[in-house]
Amino acid sequence: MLQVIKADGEFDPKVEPDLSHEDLLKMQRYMLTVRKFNEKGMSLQRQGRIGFFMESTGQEACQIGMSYTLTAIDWAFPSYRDPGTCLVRGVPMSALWDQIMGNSADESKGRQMPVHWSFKPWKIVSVASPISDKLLHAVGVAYAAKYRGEKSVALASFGEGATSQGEFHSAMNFAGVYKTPVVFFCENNQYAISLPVRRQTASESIAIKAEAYGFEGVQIDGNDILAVYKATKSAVDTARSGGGPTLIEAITYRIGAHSTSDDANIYRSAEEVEMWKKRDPLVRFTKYLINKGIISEQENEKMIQQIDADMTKVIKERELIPPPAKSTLFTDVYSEMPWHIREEAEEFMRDEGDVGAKKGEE
Ligand SMILES: Cc1ncc(C[n+]2csc(CCOP(=O)(O)OP(=O)(O)O)c2C)c(N)n1
Repeated sequence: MLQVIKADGEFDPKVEPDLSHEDLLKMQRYMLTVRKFNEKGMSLQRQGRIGFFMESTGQEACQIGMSYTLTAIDWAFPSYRDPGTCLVRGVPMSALWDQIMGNSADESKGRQMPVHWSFKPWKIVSVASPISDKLLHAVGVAYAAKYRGEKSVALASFGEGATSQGEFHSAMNFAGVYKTPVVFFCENNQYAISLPVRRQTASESIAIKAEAYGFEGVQIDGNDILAVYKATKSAVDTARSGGGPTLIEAITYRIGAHSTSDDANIYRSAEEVEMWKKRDPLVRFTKYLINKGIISEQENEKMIQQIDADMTKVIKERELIPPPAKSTLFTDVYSEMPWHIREEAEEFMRDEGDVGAKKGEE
């Protein structure tokens, strides 16, 4: 298993990737931002200010490390647990909250489930709710890039639960046969809702599954951002240069529950969670940066406070944005609205208006 930074922040200079101090600090800022984003998301949902949330605490190194390897021409197919991928691609923080709130500023006009990212300007293809469907979409986009002679790469991230779906196998097979420029990044966070990985597969690892499809599979420490970056960079370079796909299995842990509708205490022990908290990717990377003299504890603390203040301000601003107009329910499907939809829309708007008026009268 590839590892660059050990749990205590010590590292092996022989395997360190070539990243400037500026890049390392940026990565840290992204990691801290995602941690804060998760704290706020959970808190807002519990206060009833958003309807639903899925946190990705503990998986920050995966999100940031893998996306940091992409360029503007590449395509990202993130999981709902990858808000960090959106940020690294350049999506503003305000757009993430617009998506979660489903307000009228949201790119998807509130039509997607919260945390199901879809940001066309940043080449982030919509999260498909049926897990693993997007692996086929990623392979298709990668195939198209190859067919057109473009140099772009598609990076798809997913949980280990997705590897039990037929789509995973179809995608891997097609990618292997046609050597499509795609990177499959599996965030093995040990659980698919309540199902532990030992009941997900009888294979000795997820990575080994690549062998059957004729390409390389690598296992890495998913709580070590530099290992994630290094392995993904190598896979992206291979894909871009015509070498075909790679499957990366990043070993990590979902510190929180599956979603705000789940209680993880029912199916896993507090001891297990505590053990994984000791392997916190953020603590590890912070120790590394301090060991290298790139940041001090005080500077790190200041960065956290700044991120917190900025995010609080953004959330308050975005909460003032109204929901999309009801009439938008009928738009963006047909270029010319058929008569029966127009009739339905008119009737709906008339009834909605009546409901509003009755409510007002009461
Ligand atoms: C095809 C399909 N089956 C079931 C579900 C319900 N479901 C949503 S998330 C999830 C677990 C996914 O686990 P994993 O792929 O390991 O990702 P993780 O949530 O751990 O990041 C399930 C079963 C779904 N969305 N799609």
